[in-house]
Amino acid sequence: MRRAAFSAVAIALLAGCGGSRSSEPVATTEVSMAKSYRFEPKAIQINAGETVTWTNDDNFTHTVQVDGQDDHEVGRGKSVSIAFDRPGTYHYVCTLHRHDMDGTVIVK
Ligand SMILES: [Cu+2]
Repeated sequence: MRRAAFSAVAIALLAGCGGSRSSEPVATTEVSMAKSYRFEPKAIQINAGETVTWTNDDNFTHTVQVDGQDDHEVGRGKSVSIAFDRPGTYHYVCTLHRHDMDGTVIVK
């Protein structure tokens, strides 16, 4: 019985690792500040000239600050939209929780 239980745990860990796609960019212009303290999806891909909207679905105030740009505070239930005109890879953080909350916008 002990051996069987151990095997089940090992398989669950392997499945969790292989199934993780969180680093793959998702083609969308909508990012949720999901419960709790994360951007979902963490990495997105858009076309130059499109606008990304972040919506705060969490119970806490967050911010969106693209590297080198202004910080935008986003309260519960609020949203902020930022246009990306030039191709590139843009990293951003929530300046209130920068160790937990960051993401990437890839502009093609
Ligand atoms: Cu935050």
